[in-house]
Amino acid sequence: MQLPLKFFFGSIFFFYLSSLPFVSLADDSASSTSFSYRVEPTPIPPQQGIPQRLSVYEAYRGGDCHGYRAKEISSTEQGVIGSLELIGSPCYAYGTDYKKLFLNVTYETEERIHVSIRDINSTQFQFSSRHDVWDAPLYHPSSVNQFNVHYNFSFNADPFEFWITRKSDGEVLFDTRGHPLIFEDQYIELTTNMVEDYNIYGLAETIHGLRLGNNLTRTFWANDEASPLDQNMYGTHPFYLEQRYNPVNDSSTQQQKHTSSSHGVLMLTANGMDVVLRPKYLQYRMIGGIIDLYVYSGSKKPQNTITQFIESVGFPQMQQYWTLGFHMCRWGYENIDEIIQVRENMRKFDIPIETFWSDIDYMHNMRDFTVDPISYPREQMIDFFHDIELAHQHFVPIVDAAVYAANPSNRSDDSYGPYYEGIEKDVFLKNPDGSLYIGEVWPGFTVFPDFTNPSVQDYWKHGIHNMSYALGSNSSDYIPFSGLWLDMNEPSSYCVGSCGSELVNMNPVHAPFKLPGEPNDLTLNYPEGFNLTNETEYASASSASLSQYYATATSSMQVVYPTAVSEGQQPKYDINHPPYAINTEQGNHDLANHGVSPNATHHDGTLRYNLFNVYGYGEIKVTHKALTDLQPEVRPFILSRSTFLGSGVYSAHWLGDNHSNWPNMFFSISGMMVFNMLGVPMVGADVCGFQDNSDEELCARWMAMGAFSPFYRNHNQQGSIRQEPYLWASVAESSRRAMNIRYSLLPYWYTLFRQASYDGSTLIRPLFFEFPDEPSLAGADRQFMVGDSLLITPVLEPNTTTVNGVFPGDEDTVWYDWYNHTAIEHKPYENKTMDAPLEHINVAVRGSKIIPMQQPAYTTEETRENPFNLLVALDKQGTAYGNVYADDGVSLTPNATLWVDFSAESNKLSSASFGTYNVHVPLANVTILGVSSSPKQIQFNNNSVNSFTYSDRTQELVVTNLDKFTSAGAFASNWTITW
Ligand code: MIG
Repeated sequence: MQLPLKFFFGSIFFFYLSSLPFVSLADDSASSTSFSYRVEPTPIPPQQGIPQRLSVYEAYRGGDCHGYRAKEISSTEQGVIGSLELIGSPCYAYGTDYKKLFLNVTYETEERIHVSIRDINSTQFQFSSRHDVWDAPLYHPSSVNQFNVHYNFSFNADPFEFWITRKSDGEVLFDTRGHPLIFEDQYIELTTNMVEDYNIYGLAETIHGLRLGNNLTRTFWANDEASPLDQNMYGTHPFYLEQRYNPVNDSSTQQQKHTSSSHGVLMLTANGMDVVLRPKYLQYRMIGGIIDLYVYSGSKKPQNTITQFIESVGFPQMQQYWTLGFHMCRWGYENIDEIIQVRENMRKFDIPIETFWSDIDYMHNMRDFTVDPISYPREQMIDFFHDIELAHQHFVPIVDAAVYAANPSNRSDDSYGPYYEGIEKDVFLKNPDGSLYIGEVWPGFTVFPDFTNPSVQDYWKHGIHNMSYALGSNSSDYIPFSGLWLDMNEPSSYCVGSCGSELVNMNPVHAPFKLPGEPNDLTLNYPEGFNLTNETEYASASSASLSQYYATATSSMQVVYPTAVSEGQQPKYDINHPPYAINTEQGNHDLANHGVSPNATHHDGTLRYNLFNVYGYGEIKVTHKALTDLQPEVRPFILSRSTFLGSGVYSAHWLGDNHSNWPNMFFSISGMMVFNMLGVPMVGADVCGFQDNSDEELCARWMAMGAFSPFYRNHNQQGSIRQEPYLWASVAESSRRAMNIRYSLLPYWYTLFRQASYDGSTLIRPLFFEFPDEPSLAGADRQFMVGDSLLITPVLEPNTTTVNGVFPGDEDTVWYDWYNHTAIEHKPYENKTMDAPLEHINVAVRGSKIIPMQQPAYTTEETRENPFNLLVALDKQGTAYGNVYADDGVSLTPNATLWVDFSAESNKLSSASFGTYNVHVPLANVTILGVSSSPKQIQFNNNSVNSFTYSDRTQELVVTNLDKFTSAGAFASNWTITW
């Protein structure tokens, strides 16, 4: 069962007397400097920042604002331009009002309108002009005109107010009437009226149920924090989808029916912002920039609105096939032996594992682009890579955004190339006075690459390239890792503002708080219900109390406040403490707290204030290019914690530091749904939970649900008990069962990814996407769909063996149980109770769908070598449709692809192949659900087939041994099967 607990605080506190050669390997010139193997960091005290009074709860600082009046407006077929003039005297709500604004409304596509409002002299920062930082498709509109667009732009001139309607049904999509526009240097306010009880989704990243409700303040400020409910987190995506329902009178039935429509709204900015959701309105409160508002007129189907949005920020990249396998990670694998052991145990317990991840444990003193020579020794790593390559398994290491700032007074730091090369190329963020911006992260005081600096590309690529050397190959064109994990890229930093350049002489220093697993650090909680189910385990876990170490930091060091901006350079506004204090989550709401502060300066003088939320995105893009430079043929795999609009073009995302508890498992469903709506479909939570201790029941349930996430990774925190799936019998069993389903569905998953990459289709889909006319589904987030065919009803609470769920659709909709293949008895929208033993997850297949499958094996590669199967789930009319996409699973631009359409009707299933990629494995079995009577005979093309079984009870027909007809490849030619 549970392995012995070890509260080990890794590496950096162990002071080895032996001197070892420095193995940064981060520079081609090997250094002969020797120094103590692991260094003991100096503790420094924590900082809190200057307390800010949250503006969202207080009255405006100035007088009444009356908005603007429109002047010299002219309309063309492509849009509206004009100027706006401040009414009355400045109101100084939270800054200084601009007297004159420029309005530019552009009809960009049939469904997308762009409303831009800026100050007339363009003194405000314009994110939308920084194509060097963010160059999304929406900057390259097609040509449309007022007659063929699907929306109308209307306005009143005095005061200036505008509203946007959908032409087809007159729905008002955005409407500023009654709310004065405020446009100041450090405060911009734009408000839209909302319908009663509105349904909106998005405004990520935050932890909330799927539907946001109408009493919430969403703050946009990239932030490193573990699962803060309703507060700002790692990524910012200021987009929302709105779904509306209108009753229709249907005299034929007693039931109240509805029609629905959806649209979307994007406020494009990288500045800090509160979005205030209230019962009658939604209000943007931005602390800089200009207004770049995009309204997507949407359609009846929410998915179509999402497609319009994702098309404008960029369709997500196609993933490599192997990324769909199971990933195992832990912060706290002390050495490579532990990972090797995990590998052996997974095999022993017959639980698939595709990818081994290394957290900062593998690094030498937690410094980027180095490998610890003792715990992760080169020779052993080379063997490990060799073994996993032969077994078709993979390895992904972490890279942190912050780079260790070498201590100039310590000669052994001289060879830390990633720092000195960056200094030489001058690629790090600065203070406003031109000195280096110093932060503090794991390795000690650090610097931060400026990912907008043109020189950073070579620098970063060099680091990645040298790491690939370090990890075991001498060949420059071989990268032995299969992807990169980008962490701490909000970026996180533990000083308030720059720590101060002179302090690097103290390096390395310890983070100003106890790390997980350090004695007396945390009370490691167990999930709710733990006492009831795991008493013995609990007893042993709590007695293995935290040992040794950690003298509380008692340094006399001064707390360092943000670097002052020197005279002359000082912008006219207050950068780190703007007059409008957004509701950022970190202590005291100081914008410089726990991150790289707003006054940090990019290479061209742009303040981080204006590019704040796009740092992680910049790192993603630069990493993506580095990887494609190093391996031009291969789709890069990047997993990033911080994301911005359009990140899915380059990267996957995990939902960050959740806790091992049931609410966090539940919230991961809406997290995945929302990131799918944002064009980041490769997403998943840390399965079994990251912080605190997991337990058998939670982990068994989560391993099962995780098998239905696009990105499926178990990960936990150093100091917490281990949670590899073989550690508890029930977790092992639930994992095996769920992974068996996942791997058999790999062709389905891969097809969904292909669809996502060309039209933004969601993989993890809210029920209302498929059943948009049913208002009761507007907030449904305890169940989810995978694509349009599978409905998952996970257990989300402890101590139960049943689960409730609905089966959406009308009286004609059939749902089949995945396991027993029978039609599930249900009434539409009845809350049905189902059995859910610990190792079981409820999965239903939607009648009318055909699902491509393969016989599952231990790895995705081995699964690709197994025969195909089809699951045909007929609807009440006896019809079903589906498709499958295939290619080599790796190439950025595959030289051959294959699409196969399947359709079943009138007792006949046919395939139609398009494309030249050859799936060389045969089709073995076809299972048809909902066949009402025993077939007299079965034919494959013109051959009669004798190998089949039919069950009256389940109405299931299973046709086997088809491989003899399809030995040239399952879809090498079109075929028909009749029954
Ligand atoms: O704040 O690298 O979200 O997945 O294990 C801790 C250690 C830094 C945060 C990541 C987490 C990772 C951890 N990192």
